[in-house]
Amino acid sequence: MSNNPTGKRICATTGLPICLDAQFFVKCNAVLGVVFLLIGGIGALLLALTRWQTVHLLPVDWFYRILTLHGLNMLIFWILFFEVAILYFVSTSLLNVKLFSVKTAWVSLIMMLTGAVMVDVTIMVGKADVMMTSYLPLLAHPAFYLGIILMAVGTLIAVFNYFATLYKAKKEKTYQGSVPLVVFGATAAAIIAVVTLLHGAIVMIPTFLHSAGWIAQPDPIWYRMTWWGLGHMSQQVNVCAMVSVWYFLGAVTTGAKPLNETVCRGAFLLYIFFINLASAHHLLVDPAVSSGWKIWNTSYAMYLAVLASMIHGFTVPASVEVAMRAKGYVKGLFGWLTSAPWRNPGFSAFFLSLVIFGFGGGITGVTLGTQQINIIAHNTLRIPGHFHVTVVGGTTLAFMGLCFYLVPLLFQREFIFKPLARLQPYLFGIGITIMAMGMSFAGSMGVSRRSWDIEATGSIYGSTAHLFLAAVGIGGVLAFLGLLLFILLTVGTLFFGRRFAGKPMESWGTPKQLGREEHGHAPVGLPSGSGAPAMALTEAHPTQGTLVLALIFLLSFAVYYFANWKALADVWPVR
Ligand code: HEM
Ligand SMILES: [Cu+2]
Repeated sequence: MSNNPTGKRICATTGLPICLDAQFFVKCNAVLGVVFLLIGGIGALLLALTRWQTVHLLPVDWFYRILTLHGLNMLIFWILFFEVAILYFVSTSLLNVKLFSVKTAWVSLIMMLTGAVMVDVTIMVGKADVMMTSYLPLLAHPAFYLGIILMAVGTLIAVFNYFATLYKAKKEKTYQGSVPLVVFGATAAAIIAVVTLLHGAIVMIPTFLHSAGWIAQPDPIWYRMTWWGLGHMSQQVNVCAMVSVWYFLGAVTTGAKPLNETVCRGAFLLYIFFINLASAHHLLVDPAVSSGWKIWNTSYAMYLAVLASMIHGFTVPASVEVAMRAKGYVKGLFGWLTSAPWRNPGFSAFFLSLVIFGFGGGITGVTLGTQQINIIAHNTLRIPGHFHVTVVGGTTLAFMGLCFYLVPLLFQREFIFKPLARLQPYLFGIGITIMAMGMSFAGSMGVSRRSWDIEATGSIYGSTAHLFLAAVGIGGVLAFLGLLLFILLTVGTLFFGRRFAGKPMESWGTPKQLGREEHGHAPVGLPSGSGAPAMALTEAHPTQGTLVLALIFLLSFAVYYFANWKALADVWPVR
């Protein structure tokens, strides 16, 4: 089949055209991503069992070594490899075009892999105990920086291949009108990725030259500021990619369609324009930066990027609600939600990701990024408490959800142990939420992040803080088990899944159309315009359930925000 003269095959399940060259690289990049996820995951378990103060597993040098390993393998290697897979997949399949260049894809893959291996080896031999941020004057072996540069440039080359593929599709007129929303979101991610990776190169090249002894030390303040151009903006790449995956999974699991394409596209544009400003929230207590700079960069325009997330946070569940109501699930405010396909891991991973990211990540993020409040949260465990609900409960979980479709469809094998697969998103999502809450509450009591032993000089945190640190340990173990289950299931599927080439894959389960007997003409998954009289009432307010969820969200935000100002006033009495 692979010597098909057109170089494409038609997916028997989705009807999408699959470019065989692209399919090969999607598989390679996704599998490598999962390998690095496993390395990062083993590190995660060791870290969680060390921060659980009663267990306190690792010795001091290994704690910082594994912390460095974990941060880079998770946030950089797993995420970037997987994002490249997504870019190759959406550009070729959704636009029905062949990958622009196989050679370029090889160059990118080899550079990224070499870079990642160099970094991991350098860390494991103890030559790069500098943590993920590698702030100067901390210094690692040159191979560490060179590895990161290779990774960044390799990814840039893949992004170039993506843009060239888009251009090819446009030139060959393989699609009509504007690109689909998922491609639009992926393109927003790719544009931000270019700016992000350039920051990475700008900061890492002089640091590499310095570590090799060829130039003087670059200014540490310059380093911190430029590094966060990489560190923060890459999070926006993740958010764009995650939101695109939400739209994709919403469509395949419930038939959801974007409510208003223009608004959704506008929200992606807001990310592109305003996200760089938010890098400033990492330097809010940095004495080297002026107050004016901090105030300007963490106010006004920064919230336009937050607005973008709020728009997606509303339109994504609302589109599911509209689709479910159109299928006849109209009972009460939340009938559409309770009847959603919760046993379909593509849906549960997507919806849990949405809720964990929105409620957990969004609320804590805006609060921690407030200049005044940051002073009581900076460098405490509240910070990893925040980003484990964004990049782990949000992005990573959404990517896992995508794999429940991507892996069977590309490898043409049925998933193994389906009942376990249905459980996986819950195990991972609940585990990470428990861990992040443990981190946040321990952090609120003053427990610092990146701290091997918080009580080296004797007991200073009461038993409550220890309870929260136990939640970090227990939640961490649960999340690790969820992660391990994900890897065993996907890798097991590659080897042992039942082949179904040429036939459609077995459905994970999608909601059926109700009331077909009464009005059999209602289109499946489409928000019907005229259609059934029984639906007339709800069609006037097809998203009232989501509206209530949004109000609960805003209320939770207000309570959390107020509690934080109160906490600030307590340590810093107002006279
Ligand atoms: C099983 C899942 C995971 C567990 C149990 C876990 C646990 C932890 C723990 C305990 C820490 C140390 C916190 C500290 O002492 O300051 C940490 C740090 C970190 N984690 Fe995770 N994590 C998991 C998954 C992830 C994923 C998927 C990502 C990224 C996509 C990630 C990104 C990070 C980063 C960036 C750091 C900070 C590294 C540094 O301070 O240099 N984690 N994690
Ligand atoms: Cu940030």
